[in-house]
Amino acid sequence: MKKETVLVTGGAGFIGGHLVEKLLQKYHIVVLDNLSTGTMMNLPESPHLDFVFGDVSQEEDVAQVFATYTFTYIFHLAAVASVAASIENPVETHRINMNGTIYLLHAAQQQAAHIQKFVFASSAAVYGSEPTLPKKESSIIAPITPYGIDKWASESYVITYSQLFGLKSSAARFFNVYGPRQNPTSPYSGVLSILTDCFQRVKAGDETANFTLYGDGSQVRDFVYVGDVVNALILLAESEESTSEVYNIASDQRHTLLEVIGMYETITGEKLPLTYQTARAGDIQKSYADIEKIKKLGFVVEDSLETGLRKYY
Ligand code: NAD
Ligand code: UD2
Repeated sequence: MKKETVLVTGGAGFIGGHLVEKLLQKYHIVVLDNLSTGTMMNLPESPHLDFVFGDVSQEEDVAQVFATYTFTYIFHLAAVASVAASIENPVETHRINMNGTIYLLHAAQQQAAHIQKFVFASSAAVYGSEPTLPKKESSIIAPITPYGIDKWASESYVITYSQLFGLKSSAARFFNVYGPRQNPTSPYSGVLSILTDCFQRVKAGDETANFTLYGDGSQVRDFVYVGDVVNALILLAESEESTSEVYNIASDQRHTLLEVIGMYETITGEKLPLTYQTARAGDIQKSYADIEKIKKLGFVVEDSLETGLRKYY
């Protein structure tokens, strides 16, 4: 029997690669990616995977993909995923993060009768630094960066296309995602990728390995393992009830950075050399989510921070 076809934009990225791996168990996958931050090494070899090198912010690249395939599900993850890059380059970020979303929605709408769900990767960045916690989907939206503004605008388009044009869609606000293949090379990489890299260097006897802790370590985050994010995205795609809705994707746990470091020291059996520096400008002191809404769809968090870190390490 012919498998149904699924589009994953940004499929060669950190989260996209994990999503593709899982979807391949059931579907034929088309990845649209320009390899700006992604790599072919994140993608498995499979006769059920077609890689299309292309740019979501080039309307003709998007149109070409939709002229070639008919999709059952679409996962839109391609984006400039770095907040720092969006501040350095707001115009280019907007072109990719906003225009890319509209071109995809516009093309997908022509296939709306066939598409079961268009799932958009949004971010906790839409909540900005407004202090009310935990963040619910109904919490105040107050993005403070070009990245957060474009995620919010994209989400609004995604839900509006669902309501106005019948393209069934959902948006997922990821909190701090971590796991294998997250790139630790930029100072703005996810803190757990930087920590993992540091612990591995300590283990290997590298005496220069040192972790810079910005602030006093009391900042709180909701770290969600990439496997749980993948499960949540597939649940949103396959659920009827999630149509036209926005969901937080997080772990139902919160930890200070010092707790995380302590937990990682226990797991690795290594002591981490630390240097304290003043908190980063604009750093949010506490960020964590209420995930009751997605739990009502049947979402279960499989990995605690401890089991997730063990797998990652
Ligand atoms: P990533 O940088 O590893 O993946 C992004 C992918 O998109 C890469 O493969 C990249 O090459 C591709 N891409 C970028 N611009 C493109 C373009 N113009 N056309 C086609 N492909 C393009 O980042 P990630 O961490 O895997 O993030 C995936 C999605 O999840 C992004 O939309 C990001 O904003 C969102 N998100 C991530 C986190 C996190 O903690 N990692 C948190 C919130 C939201
Ligand atoms: C996350 C997202 C960001 C944006 C933001 C919205 C990541 C990587 N970043 O930023 O894209 O959505 O949430 O609120 O997912 N830290 C150190 N040392 C380091 C690196 C980080 O102390 O070498 C601290 C950092 O100052 C912060 C915490 O660790 O207090 C977490 O940092 P992060 O960059 O992993 O994530 P965050 O929540 O700042």
